[in-house]
Amino acid sequence: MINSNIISISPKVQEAIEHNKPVVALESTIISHGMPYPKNVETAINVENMVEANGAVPATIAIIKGVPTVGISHEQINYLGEKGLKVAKASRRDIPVLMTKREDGATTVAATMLIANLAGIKVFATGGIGGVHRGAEKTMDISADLEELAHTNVAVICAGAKSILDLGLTMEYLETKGVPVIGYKTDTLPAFYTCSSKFKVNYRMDTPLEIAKTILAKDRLGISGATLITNPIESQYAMDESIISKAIDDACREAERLSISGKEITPFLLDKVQKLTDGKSLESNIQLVYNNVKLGAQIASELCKINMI
Ligand code: PSU
Ligand code: MN
Repeated sequence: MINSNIISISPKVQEAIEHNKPVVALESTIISHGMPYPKNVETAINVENMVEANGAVPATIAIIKGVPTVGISHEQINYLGEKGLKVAKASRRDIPVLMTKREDGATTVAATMLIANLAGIKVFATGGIGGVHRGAEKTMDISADLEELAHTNVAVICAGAKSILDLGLTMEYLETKGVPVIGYKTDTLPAFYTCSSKFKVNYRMDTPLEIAKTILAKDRLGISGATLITNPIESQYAMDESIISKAIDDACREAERLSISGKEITPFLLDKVQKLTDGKSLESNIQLVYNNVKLGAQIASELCKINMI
């Protein structure tokens, strides 16, 4: 199925996929563009260890010298983290170009889903997805992540969406595209730094098994597109609503003042929010990623168990 000259899969991940062992895909934009060095590297390695501790094989995905690589090494994680913004942020459109130019790319949710799917990985955990940006009615800034969620059959676990996005429009977009949004132990869409928002998820589920069954039902019907699982940050790590909203509002205003647009805007806003909150938002961000990969490993494990029946 996979042309090994085109994508590279580490032996450990390959072995797990072939033997129906749980695998959790992980993205690399969060490493190069989502967090500062060296916290980014430390977090990415901890994330891999947590996936393992929860019984699954981690597969961090990136483009290394033009090769889409599934299961990069710790050295490669360090390299992508240290190079930071100098590494290209790679979404769906960028993959063929980076391959041709033999360049590195830190894969977004969209690109990570696409490559995970090529490798046969069903579950992917991250922090936050891209979505419909505030003011998108003027800017048309809608993340390619949403189209990938519409088309590519990989379950994505995230902590909801942060309010640098328009949460309501993001939910509407997902509804149009037929992407089910599941709340893990919650009825409302988590807002990344905070546990809840005023928006309802489509369905609440309280166990990884129920989520795995839903993913499998979708698979069996051949329905394309993702299942989106939103997992609220643990309350002890959540941020004060008023502090984070102010930081996000200020960051959005600053981006507008500087006319930042395109793929730069999400990393710009993340960095600004981290600075405006004296690093508190970074700590929350790290903790919610840990929480998500744990759930990802549990869902992947349940999926493998049902697959054996
Ligand atoms: N949200 C975060 N952290 C991130 C991102 C989003 O809290 O690191 C990254 C993800 O890789 C996501 C990408 O896929 O930003 C979306 O970028 P854009 O809005 O340009 O599509
Ligand atoms: Mn965009």
